[in-house]
Amino acid sequence: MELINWEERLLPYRQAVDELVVKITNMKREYEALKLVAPIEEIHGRVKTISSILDKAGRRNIPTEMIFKKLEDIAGIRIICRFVEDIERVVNIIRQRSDLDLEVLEEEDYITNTKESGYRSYHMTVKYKMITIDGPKDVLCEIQIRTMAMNFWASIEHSLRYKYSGNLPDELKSRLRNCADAAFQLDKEMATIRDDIIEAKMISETKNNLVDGIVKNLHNLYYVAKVEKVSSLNKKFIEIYQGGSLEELRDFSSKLQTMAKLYKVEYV
Ligand code: 0O2
Repeated sequence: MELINWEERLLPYRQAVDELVVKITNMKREYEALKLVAPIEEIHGRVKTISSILDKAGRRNIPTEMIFKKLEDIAGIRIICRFVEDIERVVNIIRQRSDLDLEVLEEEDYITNTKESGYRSYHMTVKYKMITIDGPKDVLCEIQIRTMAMNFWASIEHSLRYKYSGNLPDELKSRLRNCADAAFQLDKEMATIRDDIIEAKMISETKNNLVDGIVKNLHNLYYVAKVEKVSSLNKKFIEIYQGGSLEELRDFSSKLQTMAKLYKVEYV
């Protein structure tokens, strides 16, 4: 049997994971820059560890020489969403990339078809097309899409599985199943207050952006305007920030912008 050069064999998977994480992160940034509600909350990527590859190959009776052909999740991407309905949006975004930089080979909906363990997630197996120094190369990758609540459950259950080497006691299994259902109930409840949650997020982002702009304009004015004037503006800003409304903060920001424009140090 030929000795596997793991470092070399796993290299394309590392490249695929890095590239996909960057691409999906940029997608999220695009939504944010356009002030649209991104269906993506977090993106994680990993290449399976050698021991996890060997464990899975053993469980599935995959001969060593077939590992890289048969195991579809050596490269794995996890996309975490806020709401269950965002999952479908993400799935459609990935489907739309078909024939561009990837091909969707298989989809498994463990949300509709919840696993016996209670596991919920949407899985897509894709063939990701990359360019390496040896030319084009296709790499299999599993994309898991799930909500924050589903992810919380899965990560706890995963570590318990590990602790019990896959043989969870029946009582624990049944409690975990109840927890999975409770987490899904939480997802459903959150969906009913989705609009409020989105509005709250928008308000907090608007506030952050206003504060960033104000601080930068104050900083720029400090070099060109009278020190006492900038100090009093800074005092006013703190007052409004701590006790005023968002409207007052917006007002203050636009007045400061006008002033910075006059001094030709406007931060946009
Ligand atoms: P890891 O360490 O996360 O990579 P199976 O034959 O049922 O074991 P299969 O056919 O490879 O699994 O595909 P499936 O069912 O789509 O599962 C692939 C991955 O989904 C798993 O990879 C887990 O990441 C996740 N997953 C599936 N079922 C469960 C579950 O019951 N609990 C948790 N926490 N995760 C699950 P690995 O290689 O098993 O694990």
